[in-house]
Amino acid sequence: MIPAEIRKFYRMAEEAAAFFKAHLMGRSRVRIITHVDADGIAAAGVLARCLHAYDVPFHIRFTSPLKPAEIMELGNEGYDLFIFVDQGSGQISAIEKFLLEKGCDVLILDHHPSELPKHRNLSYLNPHACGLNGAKDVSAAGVVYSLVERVDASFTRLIGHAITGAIGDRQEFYSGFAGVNETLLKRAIDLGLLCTRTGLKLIGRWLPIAECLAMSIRPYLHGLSYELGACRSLIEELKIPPETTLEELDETSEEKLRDAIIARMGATAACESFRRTLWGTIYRMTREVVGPPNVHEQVAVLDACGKLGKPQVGFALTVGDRTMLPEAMETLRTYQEKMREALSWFAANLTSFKTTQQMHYVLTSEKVDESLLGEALALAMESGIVPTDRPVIGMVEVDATELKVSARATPDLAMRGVNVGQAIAKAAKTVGGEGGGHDVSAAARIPRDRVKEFITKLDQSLAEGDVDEPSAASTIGV
Ligand SMILES: [Mn+2]
Repeated sequence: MIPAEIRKFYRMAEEAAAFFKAHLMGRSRVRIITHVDADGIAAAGVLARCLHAYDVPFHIRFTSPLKPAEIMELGNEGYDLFIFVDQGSGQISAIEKFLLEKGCDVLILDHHPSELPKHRNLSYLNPHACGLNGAKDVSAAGVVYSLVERVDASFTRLIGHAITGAIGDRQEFYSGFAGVNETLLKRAIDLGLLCTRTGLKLIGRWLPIAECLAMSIRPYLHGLSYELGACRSLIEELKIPPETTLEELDETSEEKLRDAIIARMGATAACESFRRTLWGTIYRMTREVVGPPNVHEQVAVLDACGKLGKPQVGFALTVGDRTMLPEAMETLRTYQEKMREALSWFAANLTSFKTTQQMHYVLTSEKVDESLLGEALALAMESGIVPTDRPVIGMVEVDATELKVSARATPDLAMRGVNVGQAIAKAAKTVGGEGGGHDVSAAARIPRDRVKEFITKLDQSLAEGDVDEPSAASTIGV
Protein backbone atom coordinates (compact mmCIF):
# COMPACT_ATOMS: atom_id res chain seq x y z
CA MET A 1 0.00 0.00 0.00
CA ILE A 2 1.48 3.32 -1.07
CA PRO A 3 1.27 5.98 1.69
CA ALA A 4 -1.18 8.85 1.15
CA GLU A 5 1.63 11.45 0.88
CA ILE A 6 3.24 9.62 -2.02
CA ARG A 7 -0.11 9.20 -3.75
CA LYS A 8 -0.69 12.92 -3.34
CA PHE A 9 2.77 13.58 -4.82
CA TYR A 10 1.92 11.48 -7.87
CA ARG A 11 -1.44 13.24 -8.22
CA MET A 12 0.34 16.57 -8.22
CA ALA A 13 2.78 15.17 -10.77
CA GLU A 14 -0.21 14.47 -13.06
CA GLU A 15 -1.35 18.07 -12.75
CA ALA A 16 2.12 19.47 -13.39
CA ALA A 17 2.52 17.12 -16.36
CA ALA A 18 -0.71 18.40 -17.89
CA PHE A 19 0.51 22.01 -17.53
CA PHE A 20 3.88 21.06 -19.04
CA LYS A 21 2.35 19.03 -21.87
CA ALA A 22 0.48 22.06 -23.16
CA HIS A 23 3.88 23.63 -23.87
CA LEU A 24 5.18 20.51 -25.61
CA MET A 25 2.35 20.52 -28.12
CA GLY A 26 2.56 24.18 -29.05
CA ARG A 27 5.40 26.41 -30.14
CA SER A 28 6.81 27.24 -26.77
CA ARG A 29 10.40 28.20 -26.19
CA VAL A 30 11.60 27.02 -22.83
CA ARG A 31 14.15 28.41 -20.39
CA ILE A 32 15.48 25.98 -17.77
CA ILE A 33 17.28 27.17 -14.65
CA THR A 34 18.84 24.29 -12.75
CA HIS A 35 21.26 23.72 -9.93
CA VAL A 36 24.93 23.09 -10.61
CA ASP A 37 25.27 19.83 -8.65
CA ALA A 38 24.82 16.13 -9.45
CA ASP A 39 21.10 16.25 -8.69
CA GLY A 40 20.49 19.44 -10.69
CA ILE A 41 22.47 18.11 -13.65
CA ALA A 42 20.80 14.68 -13.64
CA ALA A 43 17.39 16.36 -13.36
CA ALA A 44 18.17 18.71 -16.26
CA GLY A 45 19.27 15.73 -18.35
CA VAL A 46 15.94 13.95 -17.87
CA LEU A 47 14.00 17.13 -18.65
CA ALA A 48 16.12 17.88 -21.73
CA ARG A 49 15.55 14.40 -23.13
CA CYS A 50 11.82 14.94 -22.85
CA LEU A 51 11.91 18.40 -24.50
CA HIS A 52 14.18 17.05 -27.22
CA ALA A 53 11.75 14.21 -27.97
CA TYR A 54 9.06 16.82 -28.63
CA ASP A 55 11.37 19.11 -30.61
CA VAL A 56 10.89 21.94 -28.18
CA PRO A 57 13.70 24.52 -28.29
CA PHE A 58 15.18 25.14 -24.85
CA HIS A 59 18.07 26.85 -23.16
CA ILE A 60 19.61 25.65 -19.89
CA ARG A 61 21.48 27.60 -17.27
CA PHE A 62 23.35 25.80 -14.49
CA THR A 63 23.56 28.03 -11.46
CA SER A 64 23.16 28.22 -7.72
CA PRO A 65 19.71 29.64 -6.90
CA LEU A 66 19.16 32.94 -8.73
CA LYS A 67 19.11 36.27 -6.95
CA PRO A 68 16.04 38.53 -7.36
CA ALA A 69 17.87 40.82 -9.82
CA GLU A 70 18.74 37.84 -12.01
CA ILE A 71 15.13 36.67 -11.98
CA MET A 72 14.09 40.20 -12.99
CA GLU A 73 16.39 39.93 -16.02
CA LEU A 74 14.81 36.60 -16.98
CA GLY A 75 11.51 38.44 -17.27
CA ASN A 76 12.95 40.43 -20.17
CA GLU A 77 13.88 37.32 -22.13
CA GLY A 78 11.37 36.15 -24.69
CA TYR A 79 10.60 32.69 -23.37
CA ASP A 80 7.14 31.16 -23.04
CA LEU A 81 7.90 28.87 -20.16
CA PHE A 82 10.45 29.15 -17.35
CA ILE A 83 11.27 25.91 -15.56
CA PHE A 84 13.11 26.12 -12.25
CA VAL A 85 14.74 22.81 -11.36
CA ASP A 86 16.28 21.99 -7.95
CA GLN A 87 15.55 25.61 -6.97
CA GLY A 88 12.75 28.13 -7.36
CA SER A 89 10.81 27.40 -4.17
CA GLY A 90 13.06 29.66 -2.12
CA GLN A 91 12.91 32.35 -4.81
CA ILE A 92 9.14 32.36 -5.16
CA SER A 93 8.60 36.01 -4.21
CA ALA A 94 10.92 37.24 -6.98
CA ILE A 95 9.41 34.72 -9.40
CA GLU A 96 5.96 36.01 -8.56
CA LYS A 97 6.95 39.62 -8.95
CA PHE A 98 9.10 39.42 -12.08
CA LEU A 99 7.67 36.48 -14.02
CA LEU A 100 4.16 35.51 -12.95
CA GLU A 101 2.86 39.06 -12.73
CA LYS A 102 4.18 39.67 -16.23
CA GLY A 103 2.08 36.78 -17.50
CA CYS A 104 4.97 34.32 -18.01
CA ASP A 105 4.31 30.63 -17.41
CA VAL A 106 6.45 29.10 -14.67
CA LEU A 107 6.98 25.47 -13.66
CA ILE A 108 8.90 24.77 -10.45
CA LEU A 109 10.33 21.24 -10.08
CA ASP A 110 12.04 21.42 -6.74
CA HIS A 111 12.47 19.64 -3.42
CA HIS A 112 13.48 22.56 -1.19
CA PRO A 113 10.98 23.71 1.42
CA SER A 114 8.73 26.71 0.82
CA GLU A 115 5.08 27.71 0.67
CA LEU A 116 4.05 28.14 -2.95
CA PRO A 117 1.08 30.30 -3.92
CA LYS A 118 -1.78 29.44 -6.25
CA HIS A 119 -1.44 31.28 -9.55
CA ARG A 120 -2.95 30.42 -12.93
CA ASN A 121 0.46 30.73 -14.66
CA LEU A 122 2.25 28.63 -12.07
CA SER A 123 2.53 24.90 -11.76
CA TYR A 124 4.86 23.05 -9.43
CA LEU A 125 5.81 19.69 -8.06
CA ASN A 126 7.38 19.74 -4.62
CA PRO A 127 7.41 16.95 -2.01
CA HIS A 128 6.90 19.49 0.78
CA ALA A 129 3.48 20.35 -0.66
CA CYS A 130 2.45 16.72 -0.10
CA GLY A 131 3.65 16.18 3.45
CA LEU A 132 6.90 14.60 2.26
CA ASN A 133 10.43 15.65 3.19
CA GLY A 134 12.55 16.96 0.32
CA ALA A 135 15.75 16.21 2.18
CA LYS A 136 15.13 12.47 2.16
CA ASP A 137 12.04 11.39 0.21
CA VAL A 138 12.90 12.63 -3.28
CA SER A 139 15.47 14.79 -5.05
CA ALA A 140 15.01 17.12 -8.01
CA ALA A 141 15.89 14.31 -10.44
CA GLY A 142 13.09 12.19 -8.91
CA VAL A 143 10.70 15.15 -9.12
CA VAL A 144 11.50 15.74 -12.81
CA TYR A 145 11.37 12.04 -13.58
CA SER A 146 7.96 11.72 -11.89
CA LEU A 147 6.69 14.47 -14.19
CA VAL A 148 8.12 13.24 -17.51
CA GLU A 149 6.97 9.65 -17.04
CA ARG A 150 3.46 11.11 -16.85
CA VAL A 151 4.04 13.00 -20.08
CA ASP A 152 4.80 9.76 -21.87
CA ALA A 153 5.42 6.25 -20.61
CA SER A 154 8.42 5.86 -22.94
CA PHE A 155 10.44 8.04 -20.54
CA THR A 156 10.27 5.28 -17.94
CA ARG A 157 13.61 4.13 -19.35
CA LEU A 158 15.18 7.18 -17.66
CA ILE A 159 14.16 6.08 -14.15
CA GLY A 160 17.77 5.26 -13.15
CA HIS A 161 18.66 8.96 -13.36
CA ALA A 162 16.23 9.64 -10.51
CA ILE A 163 18.40 7.43 -8.31
CA THR A 164 21.54 9.25 -9.50
CA GLY A 165 20.04 12.53 -8.28
CA ALA A 166 18.95 11.01 -4.97
CA ILE A 167 22.40 9.57 -4.27
CA GLY A 168 23.93 12.87 -5.36
CA ASP A 169 21.89 14.65 -2.70
CA ARG A 170 22.80 11.97 -0.11
CA GLN A 171 19.31 10.57 0.14
CA GLU A 172 20.53 6.99 0.48
CA PHE A 173 20.53 6.14 4.17
CA TYR A 174 21.68 3.21 6.26
CA SER A 175 18.16 1.86 5.98
CA GLY A 176 18.09 2.43 2.22
CA PHE A 177 15.86 4.90 0.40
CA ALA A 178 12.65 6.46 1.68
CA GLY A 179 9.44 7.89 0.27
CA VAL A 180 9.25 8.48 -3.47
CA ASN A 181 12.89 7.36 -3.89
CA GLU A 182 12.03 3.96 -2.45
CA THR A 183 9.15 3.46 -4.91
CA LEU A 184 11.32 4.60 -7.84
CA LEU A 185 14.18 2.28 -6.89
CA LYS A 186 11.87 -0.70 -6.59
CA ARG A 187 10.38 -0.01 -10.02
CA ALA A 188 13.80 0.53 -11.60
CA ILE A 189 14.92 -2.87 -10.29
CA ASP A 190 11.66 -4.61 -11.28
CA LEU A 191 12.01 -3.18 -14.80
CA GLY A 192 15.62 -4.40 -15.03
CA LEU A 193 16.84 -0.83 -15.58
CA LEU A 194 18.94 -0.92 -12.43
CA CYS A 195 20.68 -3.87 -10.81
CA THR A 196 22.23 -4.11 -7.39
CA ARG A 197 24.90 -6.08 -5.57
CA THR A 198 26.73 -5.77 -2.28
CA GLY A 199 30.37 -4.80 -2.25
CA LEU A 200 32.95 -2.04 -1.91
CA LYS A 201 31.21 1.20 -2.87
CA LEU A 202 34.37 2.67 -4.35
CA ILE A 203 34.53 4.30 -7.74
CA GLY A 204 36.83 2.83 -10.38
CA ARG A 205 35.71 -0.76 -9.83
CA TRP A 206 36.86 -1.39 -13.40
CA LEU A 207 40.48 -0.42 -12.58
CA PRO A 208 43.19 -2.68 -11.10
CA ILE A 209 42.30 -2.80 -7.40
CA ALA A 210 45.39 -0.95 -6.14
CA GLU A 211 44.59 1.99 -8.46
CA CYS A 212 40.97 1.94 -7.41
CA LEU A 213 41.89 2.09 -3.70
CA ALA A 214 44.50 4.78 -4.30
CA MET A 215 41.95 7.12 -5.90
CA SER A 216 39.37 6.79 -3.14
CA ILE A 217 38.17 9.94 -1.42
CA ARG A 218 34.77 8.54 -0.48
CA PRO A 219 35.64 7.24 1.93
CA TYR A 220 39.10 8.71 2.36
CA LEU A 221 41.31 5.74 3.22
CA HIS A 222 43.97 7.04 5.55
CA GLY A 223 47.30 5.53 4.52
CA LEU A 224 45.89 4.09 1.27
CA SER A 225 44.28 7.01 -0.59
CA TYR A 226 46.90 8.46 -2.93
CA GLU A 227 49.44 5.92 -1.63
CA LEU A 228 49.68 3.57 -4.59
CA GLY A 229 52.64 1.68 -3.12
CA ALA A 230 50.74 0.92 0.08
CA CYS A 231 47.71 -0.21 -1.94
CA ARG A 232 49.87 -2.51 -4.06
CA SER A 233 51.42 -4.18 -1.03
CA LEU A 234 47.98 -4.69 0.51
CA ILE A 235 46.81 -6.45 -2.66
CA GLU A 236 49.98 -8.54 -2.65
CA GLU A 237 49.49 -9.57 0.98
CA LEU A 238 46.03 -10.80 0.07
CA LYS A 239 47.54 -12.76 -2.85
CA ILE A 240 45.28 -11.04 -5.36
CA PRO A 241 46.85 -10.89 -8.86
CA PRO A 242 47.83 -7.23 -9.49
CA GLU A 243 45.70 -6.68 -12.60
CA THR A 244 42.46 -7.89 -11.00
CA THR A 245 39.60 -5.38 -10.80
CA LEU A 246 36.92 -5.23 -8.09
CA GLU A 247 34.35 -6.21 -10.70
CA GLU A 248 36.23 -9.48 -11.25
CA LEU A 249 36.65 -10.32 -7.59
CA ASP A 250 34.38 -13.04 -6.12
CA GLU A 251 32.27 -12.25 -3.08
CA THR A 252 34.49 -13.93 -0.49
CA SER A 253 37.65 -12.25 -1.76
CA GLU A 254 35.91 -8.87 -1.78
CA GLU A 255 34.85 -9.40 1.84
CA LYS A 256 38.43 -10.34 2.74
CA LEU A 257 39.69 -7.19 1.05
CA ARG A 258 37.12 -5.12 2.96
CA ASP A 259 38.29 -6.62 6.27
CA ALA A 260 41.91 -5.94 5.37
CA ILE A 261 41.11 -2.29 4.59
CA ILE A 262 39.19 -1.93 7.84
CA ALA A 263 42.07 -3.49 9.78
CA ARG A 264 44.37 -0.82 8.31
CA MET A 265 42.13 2.05 9.35
CA GLY A 266 42.53 1.69 13.11
CA ALA A 267 40.15 3.88 15.10
CA THR A 268 38.50 5.29 11.98
CA ALA A 269 37.01 1.91 11.24
CA ALA A 270 34.97 2.11 14.44
CA CYS A 271 33.04 4.95 12.83
CA GLU A 272 29.82 3.53 11.44
CA SER A 273 29.58 6.07 8.64
CA PHE A 274 33.04 5.04 7.46
CA ARG A 275 32.04 1.40 7.22
CA ARG A 276 28.73 2.27 5.53
CA THR A 277 30.47 4.48 3.02
CA LEU A 278 33.00 1.76 2.27
CA TRP A 279 30.69 -1.22 1.97
CA GLY A 280 27.07 -1.64 0.96
CA THR A 281 24.74 -1.69 -2.01
CA ILE A 282 26.13 -0.85 -5.40
CA TYR A 283 23.66 0.25 -8.09
CA ARG A 284 24.33 -0.31 -11.74
CA MET A 285 22.33 1.20 -14.58
CA THR A 286 21.69 -1.20 -17.41
CA ARG A 287 20.45 1.28 -20.05
CA GLU A 288 20.48 4.91 -21.11
CA VAL A 289 23.85 5.63 -19.63
CA VAL A 290 27.05 7.06 -21.07
CA GLY A 291 30.10 6.70 -18.88
CA PRO A 292 30.35 4.62 -15.74
CA PRO A 293 27.21 2.53 -15.20
CA ASN A 294 27.92 2.43 -11.44
CA VAL A 295 25.58 5.07 -10.02
CA HIS A 296 27.99 6.16 -7.27
CA GLU A 297 30.61 6.76 -9.92
CA GLN A 298 28.20 8.68 -12.12
CA VAL A 299 27.39 10.88 -9.17
CA ALA A 300 31.10 11.47 -8.62
CA VAL A 301 31.51 12.51 -12.27
CA LEU A 302 28.52 14.88 -12.20
CA ASP A 303 29.60 16.36 -8.88
CA ALA A 304 33.10 16.94 -10.20
CA CYS A 305 31.78 18.62 -13.35
CA GLY A 306 29.46 20.82 -11.31
CA LYS A 307 32.04 21.80 -8.72
CA LEU A 308 34.74 22.57 -11.29
CA GLY A 309 32.49 24.81 -13.39
CA LYS A 310 31.85 22.32 -16.20
CA PRO A 311 28.25 21.28 -15.62
CA GLN A 312 27.67 21.13 -19.37
CA VAL A 313 30.20 18.27 -19.60
CA GLY A 314 28.29 16.19 -17.03
CA PHE A 315 25.03 17.20 -18.65
CA ALA A 316 26.30 15.94 -22.02
CA LEU A 317 26.75 12.48 -20.46
CA THR A 318 23.26 12.48 -18.97
CA VAL A 319 21.76 13.16 -22.41
CA GLY A 320 23.89 10.47 -24.02
CA ASP A 321 26.74 12.41 -25.67
CA ARG A 322 29.72 10.05 -25.74
CA THR A 323 32.17 12.63 -27.14
CA MET A 324 32.36 14.39 -23.77
CA LEU A 325 33.34 11.23 -21.87
CA PRO A 326 37.14 11.79 -21.87
CA GLU A 327 36.74 15.37 -20.59
CA ALA A 328 34.28 14.20 -17.94
CA MET A 329 36.67 11.55 -16.62
CA GLU A 330 39.56 14.02 -16.67
CA THR A 331 37.43 16.47 -14.68
CA LEU A 332 36.73 13.72 -12.16
CA ARG A 333 40.46 13.13 -11.69
CA THR A 334 41.17 16.83 -11.17
CA TYR A 335 38.34 17.08 -8.66
CA GLN A 336 39.53 14.03 -6.72
CA GLU A 337 42.99 15.57 -6.51
CA LYS A 338 41.65 18.86 -5.10
CA MET A 339 39.41 17.04 -2.66
CA ARG A 340 42.26 14.85 -1.53
CA GLU A 341 44.19 18.01 -0.67
CA ALA A 342 41.27 19.29 1.40
CA LEU A 343 40.78 15.95 3.19
CA SER A 344 44.44 15.54 4.02
CA TRP A 345 44.38 19.10 5.40
CA PHE A 346 41.51 18.11 7.71
CA ALA A 347 43.30 14.91 8.75
CA ALA A 348 46.52 16.82 9.53
CA ASN A 349 44.83 19.75 11.29
CA LEU A 350 42.35 18.11 13.63
CA THR A 351 43.72 20.25 16.47
CA SER A 352 42.49 23.37 14.64
CA PHE A 353 38.91 22.27 15.25
CA LYS A 354 37.19 23.96 18.18
CA THR A 355 34.30 22.39 20.00
CA THR A 356 31.37 24.26 21.53
CA GLN A 357 28.28 22.89 23.27
CA GLN A 358 26.50 22.29 19.97
CA MET A 359 29.11 21.97 17.24
CA HIS A 360 32.67 21.54 16.00
CA TYR A 361 34.03 24.37 13.89
CA VAL A 362 37.21 25.21 12.03
CA LEU A 363 38.67 28.06 10.06
CA THR A 364 40.35 26.29 7.15
CA SER A 365 43.37 27.30 5.14
CA GLU A 366 43.20 28.41 1.51
CA LYS A 367 44.10 24.79 0.68
CA VAL A 368 40.40 24.11 0.95
CA ASP A 369 38.65 25.59 -2.05
CA GLU A 370 35.65 27.71 -1.03
CA SER A 371 33.33 25.93 -3.46
CA LEU A 372 34.47 22.51 -2.22
CA LEU A 373 34.28 23.25 1.50
CA GLY A 374 30.79 21.82 2.16
CA GLU A 375 31.49 18.63 0.25
CA ALA A 376 34.91 18.29 1.89
CA LEU A 377 33.25 18.49 5.31
CA ALA A 378 30.70 15.86 4.31
CA LEU A 379 33.43 13.53 3.06
CA ALA A 380 35.56 14.11 6.17
CA MET A 381 32.57 13.17 8.33
CA GLU A 382 31.68 10.11 6.25
CA SER A 383 35.31 9.01 6.28
CA GLY A 384 35.53 9.24 10.06
CA ILE A 385 38.22 11.96 9.88
CA VAL A 386 36.20 14.45 11.95
CA PRO A 387 33.81 13.48 14.75
CA THR A 388 30.11 13.36 13.87
CA ASP A 389 28.60 13.64 17.35
CA ARG A 390 27.51 17.21 16.56
CA PRO A 391 27.26 19.43 13.45
CA VAL A 392 30.55 20.40 11.83
CA ILE A 393 31.06 23.95 10.60
CA GLY A 394 33.82 25.01 8.20
CA MET A 395 34.74 28.59 7.42
CA VAL A 396 37.04 29.92 4.77
CA GLU A 397 38.05 33.46 3.81
CA VAL A 398 36.55 34.56 0.52
CA ASP A 399 38.22 37.98 0.50
CA ALA A 400 39.24 40.71 2.92
CA THR A 401 35.70 41.28 4.15
CA GLU A 402 33.78 38.04 3.68
CA LEU A 403 33.76 34.49 5.03
CA LYS A 404 32.05 31.53 3.43
CA VAL A 405 30.55 29.16 5.99
CA SER A 406 29.47 25.59 5.31
CA ALA A 407 27.73 23.34 7.79
CA ARG A 408 27.03 19.63 7.74
CA ALA A 409 25.15 17.33 10.11
CA THR A 410 24.45 13.61 9.95
CA PRO A 411 20.91 12.32 9.29
CA ASP A 412 21.06 10.92 12.84
CA LEU A 413 21.50 14.42 14.26
CA ALA A 414 18.70 15.72 12.04
CA MET A 415 16.43 13.02 13.45
CA ARG A 416 17.21 14.31 16.90
CA GLY A 417 15.98 17.77 15.86
CA VAL A 418 19.18 19.41 14.63
CA ASN A 419 18.54 21.75 11.71
CA VAL A 420 21.69 23.48 10.50
CA GLY A 421 19.76 25.25 7.71
CA GLN A 422 17.49 27.10 10.11
CA ALA A 423 20.23 27.77 12.65
CA ILE A 424 22.66 29.15 10.09
CA ALA A 425 19.98 31.34 8.46
CA LYS A 426 19.22 32.91 11.82
CA ALA A 427 22.84 33.36 12.90
CA ALA A 428 23.91 34.80 9.53
CA LYS A 429 21.04 37.28 9.57
CA THR A 430 22.02 38.48 13.04
CA VAL A 431 25.50 39.46 11.84
CA GLY A 432 24.36 41.01 8.58
CA GLY A 433 25.13 37.98 6.43
CA GLU A 434 22.94 35.62 4.48
CA GLY A 435 22.45 31.88 4.58
CA GLY A 436 20.20 28.85 4.81
CA GLY A 437 19.77 25.31 3.56
CA HIS A 438 18.54 21.88 4.63
CA ASP A 439 18.56 20.23 8.05
CA VAL A 440 21.80 18.37 7.23
CA SER A 441 23.58 20.82 4.92
CA ALA A 442 23.69 24.58 4.83
CA ALA A 443 25.87 27.53 3.93
CA ALA A 444 26.23 31.22 4.59
CA ARG A 445 28.28 34.26 3.76
CA ILE A 446 29.10 36.49 6.68
CA PRO A 447 31.20 39.60 7.32
CA ARG A 448 34.65 38.53 8.43
CA ASP A 449 34.89 40.91 11.34
CA ARG A 450 31.76 39.49 13.00
CA VAL A 451 32.80 35.86 13.08
CA LYS A 452 32.95 35.63 16.90
CA GLU A 453 29.42 36.91 17.23
CA PHE A 454 28.31 34.53 14.49
CA ILE A 455 29.77 31.49 16.30
CA THR A 456 28.04 32.44 19.55
CA LYS A 457 24.74 33.02 17.78
CA LEU A 458 24.99 29.80 15.77
CA ASP A 459 25.70 27.79 18.90
CA GLN A 460 22.66 29.40 20.52
CA SER A 461 20.40 28.78 17.51
CA LEU A 462 21.44 25.14 17.35
CA ALA A 463 20.65 24.78 21.06
CA GLU A 464 17.19 26.28 20.56
CA GLY A 465 16.39 23.62 17.98
CA ASP A 466 13.30 24.07 15.85
CA VAL A 467 12.58 27.72 15.24
CA ASP A 468 9.18 28.95 14.16
CA GLU A 469 9.75 30.16 10.59
CA PRO A 470 10.60 27.68 7.82
CA SER A 471 14.08 28.34 6.50
CA ALA A 472 14.17 29.55 2.93
CA ALA A 473 16.34 27.44 0.68
CA SER A 474 19.76 28.97 0.59
CA THR A 475 20.75 31.35 -2.17
CA ILE A 476 24.29 30.17 -1.54
CA GLY A 477 25.49 26.83 -2.82
CA VAL A 478 25.53 24.60 0.24
MN1 LIG B 1 18.78 18.71 -5.15
